[in-house]
Amino acid sequence: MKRTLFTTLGLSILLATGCASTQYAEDTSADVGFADWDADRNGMIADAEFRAGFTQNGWFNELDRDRDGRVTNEEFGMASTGWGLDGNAFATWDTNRDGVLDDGEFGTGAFSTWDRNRDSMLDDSEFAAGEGWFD
Ligand SMILES: [Ca+2]
Ligand SMILES: [Ca+2]
Ligand SMILES: [Ca+2]
Repeated sequence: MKRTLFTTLGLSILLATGCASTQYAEDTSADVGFADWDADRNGMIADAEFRAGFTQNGWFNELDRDRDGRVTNEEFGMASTGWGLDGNAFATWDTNRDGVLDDGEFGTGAFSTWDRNRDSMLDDSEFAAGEGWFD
């Protein structure tokens, strides 16, 4: 009886550990799927879905090298080389004009840049193009 209990416990722990490591692998995967972000599965990523995915992927933290919750012009410059942005992107995205980008400002700026056809939605090709920023 006791032995069965321990075996069951051991199996549960194994299963739990297995699940946890699978989850971990998904979270750190470089390949972010369009479908993972498209929460309502309508084939488009809306602004709110974009924000959620963006935060979940830790992309803001990737930019915010000193982890103070703000992305400075310098931090932005280091990250955004190769993104094909014009020189005014930082100033345009800094909507409250305090000289730094917070998570919300960055999300808004990135979303509007990725949304090439300006329909306030990201389709899968817009998403794929934008996602290349974080490869
Ligand atoms: Ca910072
Ligand atoms: Ca700002
Ligand atoms: Ca679009």
